[in-house]
Amino acid sequence: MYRTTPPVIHLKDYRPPEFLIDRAALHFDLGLEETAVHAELDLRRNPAAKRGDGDLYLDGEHLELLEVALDDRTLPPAEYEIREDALVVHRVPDRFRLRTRVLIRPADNTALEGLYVSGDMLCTQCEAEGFRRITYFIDRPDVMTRFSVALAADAERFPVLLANGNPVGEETLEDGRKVARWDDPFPKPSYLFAVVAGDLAAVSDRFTTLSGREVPLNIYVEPENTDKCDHAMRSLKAAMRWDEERYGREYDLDVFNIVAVSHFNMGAMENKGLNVFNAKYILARPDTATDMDFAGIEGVVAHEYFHNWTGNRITCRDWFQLSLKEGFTVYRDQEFSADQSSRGVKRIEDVRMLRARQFPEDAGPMAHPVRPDSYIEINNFYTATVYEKGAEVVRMQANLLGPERFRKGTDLYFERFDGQAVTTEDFVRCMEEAGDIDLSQFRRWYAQAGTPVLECADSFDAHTGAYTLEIRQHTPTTPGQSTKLPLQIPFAVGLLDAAGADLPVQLDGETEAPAPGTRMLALREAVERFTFVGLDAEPVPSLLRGFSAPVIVRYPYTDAQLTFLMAHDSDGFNRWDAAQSLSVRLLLELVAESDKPVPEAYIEAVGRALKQDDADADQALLAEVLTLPSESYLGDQMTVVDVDGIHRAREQLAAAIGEQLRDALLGVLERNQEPVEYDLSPAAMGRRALRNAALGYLMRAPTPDIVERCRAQFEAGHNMTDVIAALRCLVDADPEHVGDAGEQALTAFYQRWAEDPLVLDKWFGLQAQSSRPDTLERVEGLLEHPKFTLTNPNRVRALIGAFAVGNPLRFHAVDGAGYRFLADRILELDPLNPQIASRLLYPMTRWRRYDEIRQALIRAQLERILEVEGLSNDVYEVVSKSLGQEQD
Ligand code: B3K
Ligand code: ZN
Repeated sequence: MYRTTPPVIHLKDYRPPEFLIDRAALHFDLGLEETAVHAELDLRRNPAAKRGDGDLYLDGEHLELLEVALDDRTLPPAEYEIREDALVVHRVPDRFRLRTRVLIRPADNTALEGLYVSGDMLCTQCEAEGFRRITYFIDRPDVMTRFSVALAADAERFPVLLANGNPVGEETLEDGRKVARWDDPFPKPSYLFAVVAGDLAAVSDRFTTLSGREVPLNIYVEPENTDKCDHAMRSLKAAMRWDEERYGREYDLDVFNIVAVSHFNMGAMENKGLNVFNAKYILARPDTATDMDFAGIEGVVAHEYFHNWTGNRITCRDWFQLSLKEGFTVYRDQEFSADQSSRGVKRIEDVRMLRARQFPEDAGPMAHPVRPDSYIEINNFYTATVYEKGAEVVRMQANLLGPERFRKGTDLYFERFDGQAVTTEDFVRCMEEAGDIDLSQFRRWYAQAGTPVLECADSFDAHTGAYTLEIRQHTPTTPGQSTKLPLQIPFAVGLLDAAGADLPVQLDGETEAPAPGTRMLALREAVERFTFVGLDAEPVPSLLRGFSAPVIVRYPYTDAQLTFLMAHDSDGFNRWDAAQSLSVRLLLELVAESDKPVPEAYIEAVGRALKQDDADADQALLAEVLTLPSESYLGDQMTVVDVDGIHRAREQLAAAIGEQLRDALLGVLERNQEPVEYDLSPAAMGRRALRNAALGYLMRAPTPDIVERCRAQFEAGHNMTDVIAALRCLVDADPEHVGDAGEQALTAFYQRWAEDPLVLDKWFGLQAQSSRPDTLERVEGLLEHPKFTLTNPNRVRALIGAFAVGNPLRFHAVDGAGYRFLADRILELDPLNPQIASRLLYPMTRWRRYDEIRQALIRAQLERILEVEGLSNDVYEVVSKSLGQEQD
């Protein structure tokens, strides 16, 4: 089929904007069906830009233009041109005021970009390019404007009217409508613009800043949710304090507002002074939210707040620089969360997520550098690479500089670039200057895609006591990048003696031995050799401690060495990683050899880990150690993913643990009982995680007493963490063991929570993730459920996303039904909400990883999608790249 392919935007084509907008005064006449937007823009030619054709180009989509006036003269149609995506005003002066009046239709806006309706309220989402759906503007981040806003609306339907900045007045008009005025003193790019209107209730508090300013804090929610905001508010205040203490960053407006909305494409949005959140990242009560939900809220509330400096005060010059704000802000929220609970566990969770999401992305058809070179649709680049790998790249710089110099570097960055739109290069230069180090090679981390692999080999000379470690780095090629250069890699190494203690890591040539412990090596060349001296016997190396760089390490450990590291490594991360490697290795063997029994040594190692559960133990860490690698992660480790084999092996291993360590696991349940008083401390969360991990194993080989325990935990309904853990076990268990307990529990859960959308999402999700053979049928049935809708992204993710991403076994069924199902849903969703449709494609982008039959089936669905006329740029880009088609 002939199609005109959408244009590709390239970083190398960046040019400064021809015009700047110093000031924008916007007036909204708000209505659900129809909203009128009146904009008054003060424009001037950008002295730093080349003169173009003399015309002014303003971005605008889905706008109905009513009037355009230049310096108070209404323009006749001959003086401007309306295009599908722009308003072109011909031959404008160097400095002028432009007034436009447009109509927009929020209720028809299912893409949830620009101004849209969620429930009974109106809200906006402008990043990346949604502002152009609100009014004609130069909608790019390097145009920073001082905005003032007047919102007029029916006072009864929309008693709360919010915008960015400070409130500067409210009045009631003669016709009964209300007008609220807001003024944002900080120039900002249009993507940070926001308005909200609705019948909302506020949960309020105050925060006194470092310099003694008292700032009112409000979380606006639908009135029935005011009892679910405590945790978000606590997290916000902790984040505000932390940013003052750790980065010297103080809040800058007279008020800080948060709004929780139920229809939202992603997690939340850092609009200046008016953060808009997916309700999932605000609302929580112990009976409605799991410990993971609570942690998610803490992290996202902090993340959006931190953007006030890393994103808003200093923003991105263009969207290729997205990681400038996202990578740095993720690093900041990770560190904040680490400080709030257990640093070690947080690091494990972050790395688990990086390996699960970013490594596969880096190895697939959508691979791109932290600073991409090109895109078709920028919304496709809010990725694990830009966010999580971007955070690792900042983390490496922080580690290279050390805490003091890193702080000097960030101080310099804030001081030098406050109020500007800048690049990742500007950030690195500050680190270089303040740290007095050369980061020229390090910069490649921003430009080069793909996960570096470090092949490690060693030798020991018993005569000289010298131990040599050889490290070869290579980065696999990625689409559009066939040459890869060696990177500067901070590589943290420890050496363990036979008793498991750290040895001094002394380099050949050094006269004095350092204290025993970790040594940071700097890798720069494709092959590096390090010789360590002063050793009496061959040490066991502990490599990439603390996951000091986002790389894959290969070293031929024996099982015994991994078991040894798992027990003794002083580095908590590597203790966990050794346990993971051991499990991965065993599971892959079980996949290859279906009648292989689970080795006793493995069970013993798990048993030893369980014995560490005592009063002093870090139960959360123990729970991480006990968590088997996921089916998809195991698939990532295979040349060709064996979907069924992986599921079978993982179940076999879990059942073996459940059966053979039954007493030890029961002991865990006993020791970690839930106290009557619910507690959200890290220790209490750790106990719940460990207990529920144990329950999960026991329920793999369930005896009636275990089933009873599980059912009792579900019924007690003490807190959502325990309820969901028990429900998951019951739903996944073989009915032969549990009868209809799973069905009954699902029904009870539905009856209890049918009216709470966030909890109900869990109900949809659990069913979609079930390994039962009839899951797809069930999911198809749930599409017809009265509570299912394609117009709510959370619900779509809960059912369709959970099936496609969270249920590899059933999604990849060899009859291709899962693939057909997903492609059908994507095609239904694309005209409604391209961003969500495009996100759902992810599991299909990985088609090359499967056997030939599945490859052909997935490819056929991708090709079928590509045939469809009128596809969004979002879906087109991901599908065409997945099929390996070149764009230029
Ligand atoms: N900056 C927003 C993400 C916007 C996504 C637009 N498709 C949330 C965040 O990273 O904080
Ligand atoms: Zn962010």
